[in-house]
Amino acid sequence: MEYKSGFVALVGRPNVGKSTLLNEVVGSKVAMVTQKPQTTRNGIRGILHTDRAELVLVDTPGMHRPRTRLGRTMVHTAQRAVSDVELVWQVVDLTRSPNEEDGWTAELARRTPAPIWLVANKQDAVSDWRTALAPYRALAAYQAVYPVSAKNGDGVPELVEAALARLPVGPQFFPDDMVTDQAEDFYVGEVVREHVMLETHQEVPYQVAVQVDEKIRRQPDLTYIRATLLVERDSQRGILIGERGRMLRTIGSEARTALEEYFGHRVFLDLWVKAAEDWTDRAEWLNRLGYREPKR
Ligand SMILES: Nc1nc2c(ncn2[C@@H]2O[C@H](COP(=O)(O)OP(=O)(O)OP(=O)(O)O)[C@@H](O)[C@H]2O)c(=O)[nH]1
Ligand SMILES: [Mg+2]
Repeated sequence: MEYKSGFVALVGRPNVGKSTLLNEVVGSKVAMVTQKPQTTRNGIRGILHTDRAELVLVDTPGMHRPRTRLGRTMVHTAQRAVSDVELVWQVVDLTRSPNEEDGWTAELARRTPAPIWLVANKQDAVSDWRTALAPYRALAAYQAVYPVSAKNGDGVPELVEAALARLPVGPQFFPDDMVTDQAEDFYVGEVVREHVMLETHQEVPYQVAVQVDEKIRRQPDLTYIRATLLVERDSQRGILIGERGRMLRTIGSEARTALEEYFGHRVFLDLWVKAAEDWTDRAEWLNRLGYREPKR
């Protein structure tokens, strides 16, 4: 049998569970997940290998009405992701009714030549998924509909089987043991950002970026990491550091635990906080942080 491969874009409004689903399919924590919308800011690939096929999932930021330049780069990333894939999964949240963001996602998916599947997530959290699903079916001409729970895995094997079955013949793009194409420094920054998002409230989680400045193996069983948390204003700097440094210590210790699990050895995590005035609206900062702006 010939080898098959292909790309699937996961699109949807914020917080529907795209990243959770990607992690579940790949079987490893590739993309960060929080209970807050707009967690994902970049197109992140997760790779699943079987004996005869390679399925590359492309996670995307949630579709929303952007209020900042950063938001525009996020929506642009989702728009770009669907342009060159074999299949689009529009992920929706069965615990909520469709809104305009689901509509924009459907519109985006409809503009691509790839078939669109409706992936109805959070099935575990509704008593009657058929009723919850009904209003979503009308958003686009879906070729298939899959109710799933990304959280407990229900329905996911069937979804993956179906996607594998329709992959075209193609080459293997990534090595067997590769589950994501993210650079390690980026991944480390994302782990830290996840814990910032989990611990902070209001506007702070949305106005923090993490830059990894240094990462070195100091001893066979110790990696030293220095990272800067960028915020928009001095007042946010105070919030992130917290009273007598408590907030930063909490974030640091949680992120360190996650990173030690990832590296399989001790991590010394050295966190700094810096204000970069209005970085979410400034092209030079977005560029420096690797957020790609749409071309005009
Ligand atoms: N009950 C339930 N919760 C889920 C399921 N999948 C995801 N969640 C939760 O939904 C929230 C959002 O999950 P994410 O995977 O971050 O959602 P996302 O679509 O990637 O969100 P953005 O990156 O912000 O666009 C988290 O709290 C998840 O734990 C599911 O199948 N069932
Ligand atoms: Mg996400």
